[in-house]
This record gives sequence, C-alpha cells and structure tokens, in this order.
Amino acid sequence: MQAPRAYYTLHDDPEDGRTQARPLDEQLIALFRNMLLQRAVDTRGFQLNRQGKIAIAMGSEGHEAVQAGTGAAFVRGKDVLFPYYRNTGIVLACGFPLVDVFRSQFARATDRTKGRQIINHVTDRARGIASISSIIASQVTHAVGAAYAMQLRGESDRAVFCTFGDGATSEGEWHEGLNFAAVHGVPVVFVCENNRWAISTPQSKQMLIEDVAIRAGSYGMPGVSVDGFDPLAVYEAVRRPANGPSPAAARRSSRRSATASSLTRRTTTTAPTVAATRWTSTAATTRSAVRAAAGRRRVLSAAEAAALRAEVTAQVNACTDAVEAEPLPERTDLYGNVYEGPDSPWT
Ligand SMILES: Cc1ncc(C[n+]2csc(CCOP(=O)(O)OP(=O)(O)O)c2C)c(N)n1
Ligand SMILES: [Mg+2]
Repeated sequence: MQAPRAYYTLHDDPEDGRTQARPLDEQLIALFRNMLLQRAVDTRGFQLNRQGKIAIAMGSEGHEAVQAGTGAAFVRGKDVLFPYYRNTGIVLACGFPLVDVFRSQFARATDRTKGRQIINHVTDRARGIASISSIIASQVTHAVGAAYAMQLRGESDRAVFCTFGDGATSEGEWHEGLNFAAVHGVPVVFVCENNRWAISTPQSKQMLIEDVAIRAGSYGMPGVSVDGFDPLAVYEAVRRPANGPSPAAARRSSRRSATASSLTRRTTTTAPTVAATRWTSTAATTRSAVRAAAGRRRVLSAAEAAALRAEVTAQVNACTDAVEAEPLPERTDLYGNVYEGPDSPWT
C-alpha cells in the first residue's frame, strides 16, 4: 500500500490514492460535518456580537453547501484560494484551524494579525489561503494573477479558486479578471455564491439576466449553474477535470439568507421560525444529496447525525470559552509591526 497522501478530494481514496467512482462514506460525513460546523460558527458569531463581545458578525447562512462543496474540491498543499468575506466555511474546509477563526473574532493577542484585522479576514500562506477580501471583487484580479503565475511556472497540477457574491459581478475588476483569465487560459475556477442580493440591492436591480453563469460565456468560458443547497452538485461543478485544470466559471444559487452581516438589518421576518425553516431545508437537502451519492449505503442514521451535530456544538463551545479567556493585545503594542524598530509617533 502506498503512503497516505497529505490531501485528497472527494473522489480520491485517502488510503491508496486511487481515484474512485464515488466518495467514501467518511468523505461524505466530513462534508456534512463541515456544513454543521459552518452553521455553528455562524450562529455563535451573531450571539457573541449581540452580547457585545465581538465587533461584527458575518453570516453565511444558506451558503453552507456551496462552501463545503467548494472546500472539498480544493486540493490541499497545491491549490490557492482567494475568498470573500462570507467564506469562513471554505477556509475551515481547506484546513484552517477553528481556534484561529475565534481568535480573529475576539481580536485576541494570539490572533494571527494580533487582533488588528477585521473579523474573519484570515490569511494562511502555508495552507494556500489568501486574505479574505471585503473590497468587493478586488480578489478577482489577485486570483487571476496568481493563476497566471502558476501557468508561467508550468505548475500544471495546481489551480486557483476565486469566490464572490452575485453583486461582485457588477464590478469592473470582475469583468477585467474574467476576460484576462479566459484570454490567457489560466487555471482558475470562479465560484459565485448567488444569494440574489447585494445587501439591499436585489439581483434584478443589478442585471437584466436571470442566470449569472451566462456572463462566463461572454468571455468564452464555460459557465454552469447548480443547486446551491446540494454540496455534491457544487463539488462536481468545481472539481478538477480529469484532463487537468482549465478556466471555468460557476454560479451557484444559495437562496437568500436572512443574516447578511451584523452591519445590515435582517431582511426577513422574525428570526426563530425563519431560522428553523432555513436549517431544516438546508439540512434535509444535504442529507438527500448525501444519500444519493452513497447509493443504497446508509451513511448516517438520524441518531448519528444528531450526535455529530452535538459534537460540533461542543467543539464550538469549548473553542469559544478557550479563546475568550485569552489575553487582549497590550495598548503598548499599538505601533508594533507598523514601523521598522520600536518606533512610535508620540515619542
Ligand atoms: C468595492 C466595494 N463597494 C461596496 C462595498 C460595500 N458592500 C459590502 S458587501 C456588499 C454587497 C455585496 O454583494 P454580493 O457580492 O452579492 O455578496 P453577498 O454579500 O450577497 O454574499 C457591498 C456593496 C464594498 N465592500 N466594496
Ligand atoms: Mg449576493
């Protein structure tokens, strides 16, 4: 038997590295677990924000399947991700430590940026995660540049993933980036998480087309539209083609989530029922997709799914408590890492 590989995607067998016809049970469970974790982190973020413990909460409710499916296609140790501000789920799926998500949220001294960066805007060079971007579409040109570099270096086993919302497709940088990627044939997959809103602006006020994916065609790239509540459909749409990476634009529809960020008002009616409905629909669709992928195999019973959810909640609770107890940055550190040497403008 060959040595286990350091990374694998859903159709790779982690034991012997073979490509298999369908995902292993453990891979499907990992996918589902990632979705549960995303939702738990999301919920905790809004709780902490309302308790005044963290500055901002950024939600990705309803985007779980898109992010889990995209994260599963990311080849660890090879690919590079250029995410946007809702992508906590993808970075977790790419191996980013949960504890560092909370260190960012709590702005603790232990945070990778010492509590200076806006919450959830994490970076992990070793894991191939570029800084999460809040400047809409700015990451598109960066992603295309990175993919161009891979191409120039002849790194044909690597690819770039670039994610954004439907609103980002109205930005000039988005169009420039896609055109350049198509003309030069660079290895980048563009993933649009289409929730049909850009904060308060509905999709209909941004474009006259119904299907964002057709924009890819105008640049000569394939564009596909898939169910954003089906992580396996997403995975199939974005995973590496057998004959190597090629540019592709994909749009997924993950229906409007009520919680855009704590900076915007909730746009749907009262929270508890809405939250319950949303959770049920996402989880049910995911379970059926997981079942379909597993054929007649039983991957998770209802009791096992509940146990998994309890385990994820316990993990998030423990992580929250541990990080909350960590120290805040010292005031005297304000100018640290800004100037070369111990410089301070006040002394
Ligand atoms: C260049 C720029 N313009 C405006 C904003 C303000 N802004 C923050 S989020 C957002 C909406 C983006 O919508 P979309 O791309 O659909 O992403 P979603 O939040 O729906 O996932 C806007 C306009 C910004 N961050 N950057
Ligand atoms: Mg949107």
